Amino acid sequence: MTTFASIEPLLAQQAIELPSWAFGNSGTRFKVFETPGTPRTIEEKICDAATVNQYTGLAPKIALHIPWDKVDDYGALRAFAADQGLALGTVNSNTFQDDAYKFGSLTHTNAATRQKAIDHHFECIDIMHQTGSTDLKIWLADGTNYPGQGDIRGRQDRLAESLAAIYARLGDDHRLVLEYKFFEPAFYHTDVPDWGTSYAQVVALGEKASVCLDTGHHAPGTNIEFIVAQLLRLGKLGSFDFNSRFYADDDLIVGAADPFQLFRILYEVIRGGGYGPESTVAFMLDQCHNVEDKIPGQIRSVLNVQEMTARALLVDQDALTLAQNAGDVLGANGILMDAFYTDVRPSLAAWRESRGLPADPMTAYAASGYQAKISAERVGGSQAGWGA
Ligand code: AOS
Ligand code: ZN
Ligand code: ZN
Repeated sequence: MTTFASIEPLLAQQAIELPSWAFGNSGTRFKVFETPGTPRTIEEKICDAATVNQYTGLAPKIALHIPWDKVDDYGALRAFAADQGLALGTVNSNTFQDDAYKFGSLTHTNAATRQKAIDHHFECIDIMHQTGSTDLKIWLADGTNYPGQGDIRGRQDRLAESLAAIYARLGDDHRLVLEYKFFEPAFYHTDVPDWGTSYAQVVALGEKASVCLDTGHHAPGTNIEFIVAQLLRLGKLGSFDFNSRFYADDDLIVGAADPFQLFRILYEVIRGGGYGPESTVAFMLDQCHNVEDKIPGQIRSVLNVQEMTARALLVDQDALTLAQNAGDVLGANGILMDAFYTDVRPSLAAWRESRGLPADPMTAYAASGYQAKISAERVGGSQAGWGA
């Protein structure tokens, strides 16, 4: 029997990195809606992320996106974030907005275009030295729309070469995480479509490279927790981009579409040693809040991750192993489901209060007046960067 009291020390170690772009306006190809109070600068995004952390105690880092969060002085930005109680986290590169990359970036047939994309990653690494960030996250829009349009094999070889050049530039304490996505914006083939391709590429690079798993980047029906288990087993699960999806890469609030899937993923994370002081797996959100307010959207997200983490920690592992080894199919399934169906919300509320946090962060934030204050103060907030 695993009790809530027994999992409290582990819960205290939870840290979820917030994406700077979650605080900017975003939308679909049809419309970007303006949200009052949207940050105009990266400093304002940091203040909003710090607010999420203040109400939840769960979000001590903010991930940056280059060039969307470009500034002149990253040392000053780091100090500014520290003053707000935050560290600067993962640096996300961007090779999907320039005309030069219409037919690819790190995979492009033209050496000069590939070098332009490699140089952008060198710039990101320089920034990491100044921000104190350890992770460089690469997601590529590279791919083709029509069979025959590109040489799939040649693109894979060029990708390997480009990644090797970037990898060689990493600092001693830096890591490279390579994200996969099965489609979009390319619709026929994508150059890093699945965990196997990402794995093959990062294994060739070396120890400092691993896979980033974005939960929204799989075909419907994919058993994501199996991928989690396998990557942890292989020592190559570097980070998560958490979000949820109903159809494609929806970037909705994590745990909103399928809380049971989130529970199953987190169970395998814990089972595989991906959670806790010894783990190097980074928990990040990759979300956009198109129609809801962004700060409560992020508060709800980190609370969802915390809630499912608590439930996954509550799985009675010893009893489960016994049932599995005894071939007790329904008994084993019942043990897992017991933990999933445990309502941890009252325990988490009490636990929060005992740590000086609001029992209900959503209500506390709504009552704080922060949203009205930023709506009045900030005029002309910016788009997250998509389509900008
Ligand atoms: C794109 O679909 C990916 O999920 C990226 O991780 C991310 O949303 C983008 O690179 C913003 O940094
Ligand atoms: Zn992502
Ligand atoms: Zn995505």
